[in-house]
Amino acid sequence: MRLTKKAAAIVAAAALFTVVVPAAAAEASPRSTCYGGRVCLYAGFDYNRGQSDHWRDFTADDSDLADNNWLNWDFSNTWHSMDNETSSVRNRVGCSTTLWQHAEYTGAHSTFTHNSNDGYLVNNAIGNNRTSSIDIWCR
Ligand SMILES: [Ca+2]
Ligand SMILES: [Ca+2]
Ligand SMILES: [Ca+2]
Repeated sequence: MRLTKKAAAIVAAAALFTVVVPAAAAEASPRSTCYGGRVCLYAGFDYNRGQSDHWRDFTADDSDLADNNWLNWDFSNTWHSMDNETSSVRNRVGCSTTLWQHAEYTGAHSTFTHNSNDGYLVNNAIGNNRTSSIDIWCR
């Protein structure tokens, strides 16, 4: 009988724990994790931490982001153009990636090596909210 009570207490504690964990995780962007083989762009600084989660990942070059929309955290379409809105980047694609100011890989640009992160593009040559094309060197 006492054992059952103790077991019930453990179950209750575990249930409490599972409630707490998703709540804490919700504060960080679910997409702040960028999976291997991709370059992830984010509309906010620090990979959208504490901001609306507009993001998108790429596995190959894209010469013009004007026809790409941001995704929401649940992968649904925001119907909001990515052009001139990138503020942070994670590179997991396996090679260097260059972000360009204009379509067709022209203008100011910054290159990010594999496994690098930059949560604040204001202080890079590409700058904040200027990216219009993405060149992934290995694809
Ligand atoms: Ca495009
Ligand atoms: Ca930076
Ligand atoms: Ca631009």
